[in-house]
Formats: sequence, C-alpha cells, structure tokens
Amino acid sequence: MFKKRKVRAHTNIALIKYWGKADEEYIIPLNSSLSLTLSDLYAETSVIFDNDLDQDIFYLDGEKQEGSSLEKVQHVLDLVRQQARIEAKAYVDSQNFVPTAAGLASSASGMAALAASASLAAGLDLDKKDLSRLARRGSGSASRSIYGGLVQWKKGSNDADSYALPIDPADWGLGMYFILINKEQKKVSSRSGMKQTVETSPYIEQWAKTTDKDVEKMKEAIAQRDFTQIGLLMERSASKMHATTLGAIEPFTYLLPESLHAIQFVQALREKGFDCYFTMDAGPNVKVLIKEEQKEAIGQLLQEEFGPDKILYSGVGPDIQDVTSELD
Ligand code: FM0
Repeated sequence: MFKKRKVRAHTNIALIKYWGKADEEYIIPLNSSLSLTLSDLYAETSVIFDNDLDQDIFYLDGEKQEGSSLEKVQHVLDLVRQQARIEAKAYVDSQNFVPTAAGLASSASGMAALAASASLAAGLDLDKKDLSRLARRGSGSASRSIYGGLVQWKKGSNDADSYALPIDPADWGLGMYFILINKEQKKVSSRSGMKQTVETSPYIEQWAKTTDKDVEKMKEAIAQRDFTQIGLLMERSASKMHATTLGAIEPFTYLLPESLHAIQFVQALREKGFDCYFTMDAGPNVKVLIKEEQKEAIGQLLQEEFGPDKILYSGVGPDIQDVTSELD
C-alpha cells in the first residue's frame, strides 16, 4: 500500500543567524534569519511506511541509530503520521554527502530531506510552504533547506506563519569555502547552546531586537548585489551571535584558537584586496563567503595556510528534489 520515496536536500549556511527560540515545542525562532543553500553538501533520505513494522527504524550513513538521533527522526515521523492519519511505522535510510569525512553533516539538510521524503511516502502532497513548516519542527534551520539560493526564514509567531521563502536564486557568482578546524572536538549542540543562551545571557534581548533589522538590511544588500555589504552584515551577525554565548551562565564559546586565527586570516586577505568574509555556526569551523571569480586565488592562499585537506569549497545549491526515480 505504501511506496518508498527518496528526497535530496542541500545544506544551508546562515548569513544572518537563527539563534534562540520563542517556542521550543513548535520551534518558533526569536528572530528571522537568512541563508545560502550550498551545492556540494547534501543529504539523501528514503522513507517507506510499513504496517508490518513494530517500530521505526533509522539508518544514518549505514549505521542503525538509537537514542536521541532516532527520537528526532521519530518526532518528524509522528507529525507526518498525524497529518496523513496513518499509524504505520517507517523504515528511514539517510545518507550525508560531504566531500570528505569532515564532520559537516548538518541537521538542516537531514531534517529537510526527512520531512519531504516522509510526507511523500505517507501520501501527503505538501507545498513548499507546508514542507518548510514541517522541516522546521525537526530542526529550525531545516526550514530554509527547502529552497535553493538565498532564503529567508520569516520568524512569524506560530506554527502557521513561521516558514522560509526564497529571496534570490544567487546565480550571480557566490561561493563558500570551509576552513575545517578540529572536527574531533566535542561540542555543545546548537539546540542546547541556544537554550542556555536564551535562558541566561543578558545579550539575547539585544540580539533578537537587532537581528530582524539585520535581515532587512541584508535583503537590501542582496537586491543591490552589494557583495561587500552582504559580507560585512554576515560577519557582524556571526560575531554578535557568538558574543551572546559569552554572556551565558556558564559562559561558553564555539571558537577555538584556530577559529580566531582563521577569522583574522580572512580579514587580512581583505587588506590584500580579496573580497571575502567569515561566518561561524555552533562549532569551530570557519566559513568564508567569496565571489566565484576569486575562487582560485583565495583557495590557493587558504590551502597554503591551513593545508589542502582542511579546505572545502561549495557553490550555490538548488531546491529540494524528489529523487525517487534514482531508487534501485
Ligand atoms: O543556521 O534546535 O537548526 O541560522 O546554525 O534544531 O532548531 O541546528 F549557528 C547556529 C542552527 C543554528 C545558525 O540551529 O537548531 C543558523 C545555527 P534547532 P538548529
């Protein structure tokens, strides 16, 4: 009765960050955010519901998952079952595609691919807005991975009006380098890090208040294709986000000494005439927004400084895709 469906979703990196929830159950954010979807980092997930299964089964990169990893997937499956009015358990098989084993698997692409494949497999035909709302319930940043290019997640105020929208296809030569830093490091997840920050950091109020304005400024800069302004706004958003965690009790930071070194290296490249800007998420890696025309020159300098195996590049990625036809 049920058919297997498979979906590919691409990772996104926020230029203006999502950091903090107004509602934890529905994942309504404190602020709107804006991201760039990437071509080279993505997840593929297939789902089949089966009345003969007595529990949900989830494989990630070939390994059977238990505990919180399985629970996050079951949360999305439960929402899909509710909407589709079915009870069958599901078999979920997900794979992360990253150019090297860089510890870059992202909940954004994984949860977006899951929301889309599970809803299709349950017979739901959701439009992109409802898909974004469903992906959001799995992981906030996943709401943005429904679309390619530059994407805004409008914070809204409830389950119905908090979803992502495409802003610009970004087909005018943007690219992003990743400087991989200490991937082994044990980290504070974005979920618990943002919760601790919202609950204890006095800076979170100013963060939320100023970030919605930053999103508007970023949209203007994008409309004008003003790369310098886009880059500067992106750096300020990342810096401001990382400042909030130092105000938390207990204070914490995602920056390692090597992250700071990479940030300063990127800023020094600007003094040498390269147009490039940094951002960072809930981990030590540093991402660098560049213009494609400077890809070779900047890539060479980054490789010389950090080593070729520490540098990854991605161009701009597309919308989520149904790749069921690729199933064998
Ligand atoms: O992507 O608790 O989506 O805007 O990556 O699952 O809703 O993993 F830098 C942090 C990602 C947050 C910025 O948060 O959290 C961004 C971040 P969840 P996510």
